[in-house]
Amino acid sequence: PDFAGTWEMKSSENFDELLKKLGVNKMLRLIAVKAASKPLVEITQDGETLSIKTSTTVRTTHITFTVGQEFNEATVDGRPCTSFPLWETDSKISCEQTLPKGEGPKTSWTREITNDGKLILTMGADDVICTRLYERQ
Ligand code: RET
Ligand code: NA
Repeated sequence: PDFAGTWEMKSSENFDELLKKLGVNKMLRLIAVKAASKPLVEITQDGETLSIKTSTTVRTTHITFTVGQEFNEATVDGRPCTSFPLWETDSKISCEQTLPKGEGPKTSWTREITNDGKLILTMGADDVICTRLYERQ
């Protein structure tokens, strides 16, 4: 599938709950939720190698990975982790994250291109799943 493009977010569920599960305090959550309500996601792709830049006013992340290969990134609350992205289906990448000391909830993400060309991002911490829908700009 083609993940490439400049994406804007159309809906988001459970982002605050996700940060809460990760132990982010109320004041930082207020800032984070506000900033994360207007993210800009820029993806370039070369085969199974994806580069994803997620920009907000307070935090910007840039990851590059190849599906099937471990890489280093950070959890959504900013803790360094090792990530292992795999194809869950033809059009969906599922990524388990491992924290160096294994502390805290189990985190993961998925990124999927739907049949109608939208991008669904999920981020999980134990049983809490945040779901965010994006459309190409
Ligand atoms: C933290 C905690 C410390 C204070 C702030 C945060 C902000 C996080 C943000 C994350 C955005 C994520 C997005 C993900 C995918 O779409 C690190 C939680 C301010 C803004 C947009
Ligand atoms: Na997002």
